[in-house]
Amino acid sequence: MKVAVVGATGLVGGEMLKVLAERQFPVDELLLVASERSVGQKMSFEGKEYTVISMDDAIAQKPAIAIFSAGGSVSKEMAPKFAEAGTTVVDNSSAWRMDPTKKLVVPEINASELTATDKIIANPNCSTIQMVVALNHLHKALKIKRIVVSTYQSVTGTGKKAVDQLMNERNGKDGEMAYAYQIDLNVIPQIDVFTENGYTKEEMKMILETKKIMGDDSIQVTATTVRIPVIGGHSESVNVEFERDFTLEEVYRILQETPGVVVVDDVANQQYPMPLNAHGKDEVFVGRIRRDESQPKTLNLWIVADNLRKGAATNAVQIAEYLVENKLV
Ligand code: 2RA
Repeated sequence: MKVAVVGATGLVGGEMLKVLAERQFPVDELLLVASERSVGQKMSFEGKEYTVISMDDAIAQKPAIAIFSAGGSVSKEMAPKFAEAGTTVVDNSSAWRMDPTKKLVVPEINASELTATDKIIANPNCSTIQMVVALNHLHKALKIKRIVVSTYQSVTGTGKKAVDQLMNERNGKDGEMAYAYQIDLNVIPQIDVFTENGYTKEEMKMILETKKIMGDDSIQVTATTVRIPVIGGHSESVNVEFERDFTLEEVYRILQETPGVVVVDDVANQQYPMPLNAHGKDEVFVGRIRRDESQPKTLNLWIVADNLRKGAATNAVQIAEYLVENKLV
């Protein structure tokens, strides 16, 4: 299969290459694609050297699948051009997520909605993916009424420039700023830009994408998204109110049987999910599972995942795997 990775030189692009190799995705021919300023750059994949090519060159070569991580405006412009050439695009930007004509897919939840006519498929926002993977089976069993989520997000979600900012600050060096403020030894309660209602775009993504992926507009979500000086993954404190009451044993059983979820919850031995341990892993880790004692039918959870893996690259590659396995490309 001819596969293009668009945005190959970025943090998520690099992770996509790792995931494609690890999962032995059937790549016969690989096109590494990036913006004009990276064209000609050499990169290696599975011991072979590749030269980064332009979008137009890649479109002319008609790959079967293009996995995009090149930002919203590039995707808005270029994904339809790839699609017109017959390529199926799996897009990691926010460009198509809320477009009612496009599917927003987390394979464990709604890959079965995909058909061969879906030429642009949206990969959800990282902080949304890990939350819905953890909550999907609980929703089926207990029906979610309302979610209150606060996030603790890794700088890798912003990209290389933010990782450099954090490391420069830590090492006392000057450098370019990815954020308006110092991030080392700090916490920034803003991810992405503010919208008119006082929420950030990241918060609105969690609210709107959750309903679309779970296929249930009745789920109420409120979110506060926060950047912290961490690299290994995003963490989330999630408070969920259900329609139906539950026992904690039932919740553990459901979570243990939820695909893609690993329960790490042994407080007697101080075992709980942390970004340090989630780093480089594909699963969503759930712990600190306990009743909200202030209100009936309500649960507290702590959810951690590597935002570059399940939150981006792994989810996109899993979508591509589903397309191949089901002969939709
Ligand atoms: C972040 N949600 O962590 C973003 C990346 N997609 O900033």
